[in-house]
Amino acid sequence: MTSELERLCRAKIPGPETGIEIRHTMCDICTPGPQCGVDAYVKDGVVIKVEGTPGFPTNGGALCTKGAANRQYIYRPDRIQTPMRRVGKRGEDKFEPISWDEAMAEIGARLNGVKAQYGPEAVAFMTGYPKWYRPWLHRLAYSFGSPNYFTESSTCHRAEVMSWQLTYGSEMRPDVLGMPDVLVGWGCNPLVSAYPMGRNYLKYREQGGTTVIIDPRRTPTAVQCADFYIRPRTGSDGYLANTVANLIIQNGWADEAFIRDYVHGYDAYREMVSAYTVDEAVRITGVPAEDILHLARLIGTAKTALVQPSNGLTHHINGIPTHRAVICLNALTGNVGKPGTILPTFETAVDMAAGFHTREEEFIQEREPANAKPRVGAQRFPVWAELVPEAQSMDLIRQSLSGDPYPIRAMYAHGVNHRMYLESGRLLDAADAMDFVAAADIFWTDFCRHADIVLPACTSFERSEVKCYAGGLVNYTSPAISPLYESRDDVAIIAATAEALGLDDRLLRAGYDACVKAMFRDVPVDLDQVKAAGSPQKLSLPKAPGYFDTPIHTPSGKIELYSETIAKYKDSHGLDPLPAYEAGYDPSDGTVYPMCLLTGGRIPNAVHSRLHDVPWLRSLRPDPAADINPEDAQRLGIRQGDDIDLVTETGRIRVKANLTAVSAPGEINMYHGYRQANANDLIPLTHLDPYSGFPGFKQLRCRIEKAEVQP
Ligand SMILES: Nc1nc2c(c(=O)[nH]1)N[C@H]1C(S)=C(S)[C@@H](COP(=O)(O)OP(=O)(O)OC[C@H]3O[C@@H](n4cnc5c(=O)[nH]c(N)nc54)[C@H](O)[C@@H]3O)O[C@H]1N2
Ligand SMILES: Nc1nc2c(c(=O)[nH]1)N[C@H]1C(S)=C(S)[C@@H](COP(=O)(O)OP(=O)(O)OC[C@H]3O[C@@H](n4cnc5c(=O)[nH]c(N)nc54)[C@H](O)[C@@H]3O)O[C@H]1N2
Ligand SMILES: [Mo]
Repeated sequence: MTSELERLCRAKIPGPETGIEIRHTMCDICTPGPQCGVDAYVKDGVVIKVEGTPGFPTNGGALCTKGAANRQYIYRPDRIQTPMRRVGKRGEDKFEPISWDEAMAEIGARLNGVKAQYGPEAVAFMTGYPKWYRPWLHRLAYSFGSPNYFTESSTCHRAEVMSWQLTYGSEMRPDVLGMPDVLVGWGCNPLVSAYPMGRNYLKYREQGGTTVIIDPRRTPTAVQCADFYIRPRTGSDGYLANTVANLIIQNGWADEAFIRDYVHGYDAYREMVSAYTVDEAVRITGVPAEDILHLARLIGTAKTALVQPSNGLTHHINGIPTHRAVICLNALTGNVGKPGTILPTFETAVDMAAGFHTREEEFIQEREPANAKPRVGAQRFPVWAELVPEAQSMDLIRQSLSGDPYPIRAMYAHGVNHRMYLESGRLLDAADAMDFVAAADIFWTDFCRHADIVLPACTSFERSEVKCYAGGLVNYTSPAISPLYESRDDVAIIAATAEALGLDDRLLRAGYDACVKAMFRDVPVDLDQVKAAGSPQKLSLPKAPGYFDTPIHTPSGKIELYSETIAKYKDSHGLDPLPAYEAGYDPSDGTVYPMCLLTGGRIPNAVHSRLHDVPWLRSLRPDPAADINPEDAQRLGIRQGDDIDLVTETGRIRVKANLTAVSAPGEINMYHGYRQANANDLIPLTHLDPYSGFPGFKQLRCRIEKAEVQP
């Protein structure tokens, strides 16, 4: 071969001739569960290609649509390059570059100024979806003296955790590969929303298990995995689950011995579900009677049945009662704590199921301010406040605009996208009314445009991170490339902020490595060695205790079908300790708004707001599009790709029609996070679950109007 040809042939091969190196890093685009291993091909400090890391525990060398687009994500042209100071009006988008020192000095002086005038609780410390720096941000809020630490978990997975805690005392996980006879994925679409779990569903099926999928949308998981698919009307599952419970009890399929030993409130529950009839269930859910009976028989008579719920069930104003109604079926049939059923989730570290105890909680709690005012949302959502050591983000707009019960005058935000919030524009109004807002993000967002100081954060490729995986695995990545422009990693920014505020918190100011080592000090692992190894290392750990080996952490010490925690707020807040069905729709007129709108049913090419500007991913669904059933389209005279308006009592957005049998007749799904068509502009600020404070993202009355002029 000529040397030129040889050079070309080697062009993509790592080695000294090409100057290409493979560096192991991690994809941080989706939820922390998978956070797949990525091999970054780096040349001259630039990532030229990404591949899945072979043998990595979560992805085993594969990358999904989103992970494969990491190069376009990290090199998005709208990266924030330097710290910036606002020089125009809020939202006007006039900024000047400043140095890190200037930015930090200003943040320190302004936040301390608000603290001096209004008290520390008047500063809100917030994060959106990014999770990796949360213990640091939480500790920063506490060290500053503010109880008001807000996260996106006010809309995400936390309501599920709450429901598990209320009922079982701790979060439970499904043991799909423990091979139950029947697996009921209730609102589960893991092939799209959590691929590693999706792979377990596929394996379960290959090994002969029977899968039921219950989802108003005929999802890829329903199509590829279900032996039996049930399509209830959105938000009607509480009625369905309680009817199934009644049938199980009436037919003598309930596990009476298990109930006697481990269940609290069975008599009240049995009496409550005895009023749920199949006829009424057919009317409310739209599921045929024989399917309801078949479902009850499957769950009631299987040797082991696993009923797995999802977040999708909690994105409703009747979310907690519905989720609880569904998970009570596991206890009713004694399917708890044994292989193939629900098992306790291992202890977590930095938002991951680690399987061992770290001092993460102490790291945060040791700085909790004494005698602080109640966190935002605590009075309105007392069950949330009792279980979650965070403010409820969904009450922030109300409190900051009204000053009731006390004013919120500043925000210190990392990774905040205002379109996560209902009536999103009002979060910008709230920001505009404040004395000071600082925002750290990777990209220029509309929220940044309303801040006083904007800070450039970097991606997972540009920093280190310790990450735990189930089975006692610990990984510690090194940066694959240097932070782009003048960006810094969030923990470095938080440590610098602690210093600028003059906080008496040496550990926080010491930075990432010192803090993770403090959190991991009892864990039998040498983090420096893990980092040097560059791949996940397995710890030798004692076997984790089973569900019945430790006390059940509910007030009664038993599995609570009747929740004693909720019972405390029965009279004051009108909450029901039993998981009775509560009709979920908002009260708007069903003739003017005849359809049901779900928002945010996951699509493979998007994660909230962060990927809509990544060209490869956007090209898969170029326009914001609503999934509507072809029958509805025909009735309304709508063709594929037509411009339509989705209209609710709260707002109107223009989108494309996407005709698909995924959506049931009468129901629409619209993905969220688009700048041009923000689904959350359609949902009123008050459309919240009173138990969790979670938004009713997935159950709203709506109508479709075809645009007069078509493209
Ligand atoms: N209508 C509707 N709305 C929803 C949902 C729904 O189903 N329907 N789902 C809800 C759920 S479950 C969730 S989790 C939330 C998601 O909540 P969002 O917070 O809306 O999620 P993103 O838009 O992905 O990310 C927020 C911001 O973080 C920035 N970012 C990314 N990585 C980093 C980082 O490492 N550091 C910093 N500083 N910034 C970073 C991104 O650029 C983005 O601006 O949305 C909720 N909103
Ligand atoms: N591709 C992709 N993956 C993601 C995300 C993403 O944005 N994109 N987001 C990540 C995040 S932050 C989260 S929280 C998880 C969410 O993970 P999931 O909860 O799995 O995601 P969803 O698609 O919101 O909801 C799951 C299913 O619940 C169904 N559902 C909604 N309402 C009802 C109902 O009333 N009854 C029943 N039976 N089913 C219902 C929906 O149709 C949907 O198919 O996904 C994570 N994974
Ligand atoms: Mo989420």
